[in-house]
Amino acid sequence: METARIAQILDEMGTLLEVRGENPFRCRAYHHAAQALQGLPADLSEMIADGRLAEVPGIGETMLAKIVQLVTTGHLPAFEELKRSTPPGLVALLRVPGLGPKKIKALYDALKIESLADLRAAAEAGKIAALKGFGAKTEAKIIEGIRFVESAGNRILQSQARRLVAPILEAVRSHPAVHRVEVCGSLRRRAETIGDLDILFSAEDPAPVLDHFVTLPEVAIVLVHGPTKASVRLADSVQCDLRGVEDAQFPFALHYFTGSKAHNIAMRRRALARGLTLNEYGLVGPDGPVACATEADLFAALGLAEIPPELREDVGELEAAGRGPLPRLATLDDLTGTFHCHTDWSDGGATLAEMAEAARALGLKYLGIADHSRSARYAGGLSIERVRDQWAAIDALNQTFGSAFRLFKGTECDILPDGSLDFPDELLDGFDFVVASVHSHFGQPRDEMTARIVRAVSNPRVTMLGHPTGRLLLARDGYAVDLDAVIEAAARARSMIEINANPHRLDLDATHCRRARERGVPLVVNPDAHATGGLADLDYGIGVARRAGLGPGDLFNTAPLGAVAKALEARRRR
Ligand code: DGT
Ligand code: CA
Ligand code: CA
Ligand code: ZN
Repeated sequence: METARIAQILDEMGTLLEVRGENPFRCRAYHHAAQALQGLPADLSEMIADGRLAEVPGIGETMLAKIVQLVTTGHLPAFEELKRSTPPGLVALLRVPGLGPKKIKALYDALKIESLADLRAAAEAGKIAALKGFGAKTEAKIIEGIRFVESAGNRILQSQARRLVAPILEAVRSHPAVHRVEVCGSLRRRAETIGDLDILFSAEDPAPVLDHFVTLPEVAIVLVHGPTKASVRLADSVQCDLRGVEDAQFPFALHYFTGSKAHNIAMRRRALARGLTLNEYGLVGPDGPVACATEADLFAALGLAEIPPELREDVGELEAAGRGPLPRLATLDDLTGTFHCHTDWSDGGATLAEMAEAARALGLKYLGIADHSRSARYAGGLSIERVRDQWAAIDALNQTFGSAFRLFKGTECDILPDGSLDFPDELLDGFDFVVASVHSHFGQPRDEMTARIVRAVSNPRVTMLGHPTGRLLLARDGYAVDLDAVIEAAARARSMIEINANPHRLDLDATHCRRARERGVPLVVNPDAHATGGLADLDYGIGVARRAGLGPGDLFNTAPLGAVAKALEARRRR
């Protein structure tokens, strides 16, 4: 069993225990273990064999036994039993903003609420307001929350989509009849959220592959099962479409099923204007079918440079590709380092040394540490003394790295309600960089929030703005803020804006990244990592950058270490 799948099971186990009202420490132990597994320095089975897993922080004796059981048998009876005996709708309630496990347990105990439908009925009947510990305000919030969940529909985060698609892709790829396989749809375009999974393969006879697909253990319900196409629902109700075509059709089908729909329509229109017809099976001209071996050939046949999937949203990409090759988009390999990482000094799970080691293992040349500032008490914000202690610890570590790698001293400093910062200027002057973020008073009116953030990004001590809207995808809208005014202020003050790469956030979004670039504001891809495994989220941030059409030159953290250090130093001297 794959490590990622084991981590997912432990995480789910923690969540199930939570909604069942189990001891919070026990629940958290599962979440922590799941997090620890995602950042392992070596292969899981190897680490079990040589006893190193037992030494990983967050993995105690009982947890170790459970992981070993999963690795050796592929099963965890306690998990299966818990899953069987918990109403499936109960976990879905966690998606309602403001409804935590405690409240869900209370609603279940008092009113037998075990699904969104139950919740809506109870809220609309005023039964929740009457409940001890809830009240009319909470009830109104819950009704609003249900509306939010419903408008988000059954969409999922890219991170979940990737987890779900991986084993299926592997199963299709390893089928002996299969030639080519590719993920299509919104996941290939790296959209913010994913409606369903689309996979395309080529084979001389697709039917046996589809027969195999519908029997995979991940499949819960078969919706459609034909000779060239099947649609199924996976265990957590996410839909997955699989299509098979002949080799010669593959590039056309790949392009069509990658979408977006709007891009496809624009492409078909362009083909028609040139006397060609384009569909998912081919391109046909006056002299018959036009053969294409790759998507690049297909674009070329329409007089276009190749358009990367991330740009296929009909937002001017055809016009641009008609003028000549598109500028190269940024890739993960372009990143030389990153900022905004948390450690166990505040609410992170790894030490400074572990985070540095993980960054080096990824080939990064520097890492910016940004633990929370003093007002963020819920997140273990650092006092002024603790900040100074951390600086000493970072200095000591940097001594050991020599010139090959560097930790930068930073802070994720709260922007207070009036736009001032959470640390005094003398202390701020001692950091290499300052990420300024809003973590409180989300409900301020739009003009107040805008003035607050504009004041912060205009502060010469602020290096970059953290998660500019505070949104949590599929869970919480961002606060009301005029981002254009914020971008304008950042341009004037020459401060930067982060692309928070956490898949729950993706904040700044691609649309506003384009505006920031137009205004000359440098963007910084930051993982907001709370454990070593969180550094892998950088790739989601690169997805945002690519969707915005950004090249390496538009991102601050693609410069070499020396240039980055110099630029930070120059900002501090202003
Ligand atoms: P999603 O699943 O909502 O996140 O978004 P997509 O883009 O993955 O959409 P999906 O799964 O419905 O369809 C996959 C692709 O197939 C879509 O991006 C473009 C293509 N497609 C689907 N329906 C149509 C259609 O009616 N017309 C055209 N031109 N293309 C379509
Ligand atoms: Ca899709
Ligand atoms: Ca689909
Ligand atoms: Zn934050």
